[in-house]
Amino acid sequence: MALAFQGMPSVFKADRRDENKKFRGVSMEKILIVDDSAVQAAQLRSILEDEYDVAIAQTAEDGLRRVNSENVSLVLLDVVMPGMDGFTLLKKLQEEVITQSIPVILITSLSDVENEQHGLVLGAVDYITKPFHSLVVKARVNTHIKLYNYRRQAERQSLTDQLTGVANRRRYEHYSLMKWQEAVRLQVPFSICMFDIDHFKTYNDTFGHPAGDKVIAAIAGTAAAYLHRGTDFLARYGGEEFVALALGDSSEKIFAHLKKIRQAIEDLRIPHDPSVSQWVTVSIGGVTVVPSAKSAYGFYLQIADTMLYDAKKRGRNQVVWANEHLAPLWEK
Ligand code: GH3
Ligand code: MG
Ligand code: MG
Repeated sequence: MALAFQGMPSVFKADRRDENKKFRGVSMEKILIVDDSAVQAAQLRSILEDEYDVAIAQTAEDGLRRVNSENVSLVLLDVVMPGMDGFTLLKKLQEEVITQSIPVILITSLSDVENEQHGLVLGAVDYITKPFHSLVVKARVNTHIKLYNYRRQAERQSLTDQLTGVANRRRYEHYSLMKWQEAVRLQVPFSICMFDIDHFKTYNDTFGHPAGDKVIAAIAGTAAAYLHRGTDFLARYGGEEFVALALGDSSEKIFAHLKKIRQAIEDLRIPHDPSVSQWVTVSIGGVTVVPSAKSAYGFYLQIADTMLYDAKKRGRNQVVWANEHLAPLWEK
């Protein structure tokens, strides 16, 4: 097999390599080489292209643009370049939340200690001086990609609720304020929605806590399937309560959508203790507002909670909503 491959004309070899890449492309991490020397960039590419999707930027300006717009897992950065130099680009990457966690390895002929120290202080994870050995470059790149992935995974886990896989309270606290500010800036409707499972204490008492956990996960899954747009957000608020946020929809539209979600949860037909209800259901309360700079998020969260309380008082398994004028919309 290897012999046959070696005997192929080189044009086929290249095709074969591309095919391999396409095949593995889904899981290949992207490395961006930022280097004004085409020769050195090509040399680095040849060291790494078997294992990584390698892209090249010939200026720091282009590198900055690409790091911001492409899904880059590591940057190999030349220090001395005309125009913006590597140190300046590194500083810019470190200043932005989106790019500051991407590992940057400096590659340079500036081998004196001051430069190395300067690069590391600026936030580079490693420093490779020329002339470099290909195996060393590969080993260091592999290590930093591995560390980056561990860190990303840990970050993701710290923001996810383990039982349901949706965002946790911590993620919600950060996300809600960020999106609220966005709605203030763009002057678009912002909806806050609270879900609470009905008579869940009885469910646990009847079927046991592990069965209750499964119900919480099933309800989260159903709600998440309906809240899938980029402008939707769902988090476990705590216990058997969830909070959802949606940006851009009018109160009528989001109210109609939540009625569908409430129905879909009822349609799961999870048997409940018949003394309280046939199936497991949820009550939903919420509010839609176009927030001004003076509006406080906490005030509207409190209104959503009051609407949820109303839904419970009115008999549960229903949606109660406050529209843009704080007038209530009732289900049923
Ligand atoms: P209501 O219709 O008024 O909401 O009644 P409820 O029984 O659901 O309300 P209550 O707040 O009294 O009870 C909530 C229950 O949710 C009590 C608690 O045991 C259960 N619960 C909270 N977190 C979890 C969890 O993680 N797993 C399980 N299985 N149960 C939970
Ligand atoms: Mg509750
Ligand atoms: Mg409840």
